[in-house]
Amino acid sequence: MIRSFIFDLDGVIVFTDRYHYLGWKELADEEGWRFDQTLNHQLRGVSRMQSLQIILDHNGLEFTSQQKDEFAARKNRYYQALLDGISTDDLYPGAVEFVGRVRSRGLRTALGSSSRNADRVLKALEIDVLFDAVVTGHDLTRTKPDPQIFQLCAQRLGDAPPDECVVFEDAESGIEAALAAGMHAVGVGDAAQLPNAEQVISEYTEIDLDTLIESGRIR
Ligand code: B16
Ligand code: MG
Repeated sequence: MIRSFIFDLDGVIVFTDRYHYLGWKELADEEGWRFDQTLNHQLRGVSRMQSLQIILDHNGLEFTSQQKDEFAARKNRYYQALLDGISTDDLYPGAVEFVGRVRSRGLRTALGSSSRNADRVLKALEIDVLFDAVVTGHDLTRTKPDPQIFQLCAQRLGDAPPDECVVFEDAESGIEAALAAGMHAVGVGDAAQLPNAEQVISEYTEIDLDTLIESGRIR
């Protein structure tokens, strides 16, 4: 039986993934680095500093840690400026309704995001109240695909056993983290971009909640 539902934030509850892309794109354009949507896909679920490293490696560039801190801080300023304009139009269609259905069944919900801006997004959209536990980038010492993030979610949900947890993720690194934690996983988005996900939805209405609770399968 699934009793705990764990949701990633960017790309699962809200389309802030497009703002992360635009933030990195602005930095890359200023610096003359190659950066496109394909490379951006590898940054999903990955921490800010590790995302920067992926971009630098792709461009064959090396910098001091001080320079890297400056690049990451600049990207974050661009991202936060975009967050100033965030609204409910940015919510993944059907996501809030689905979390509400889960809660109305008396099941527990957690939010597990690698982002250090997650609390700000949750508050801006007034969706922090939807989650019994919240784990963000501030709580983590290891980034996805390490299972730490989801293990911490389960712990904060009262030591939920992993096989009673299902994780919703838009990132390959996040699916890997969920499976490494011994949890069920549901990919959200484009199945072609999530080769390691056994089951993928593009709409929350594709889920048969009773079947998911019983078996960890979406239908
Ligand atoms: P920040 P998630 C992740 O959030 C994003 O997918 C990833 O693109 C981003 O680099 C990471 O958060 C760190 O975000 O720079 O705001 O701390 O998908 O785990 O909700
Ligand atoms: Mg994500």
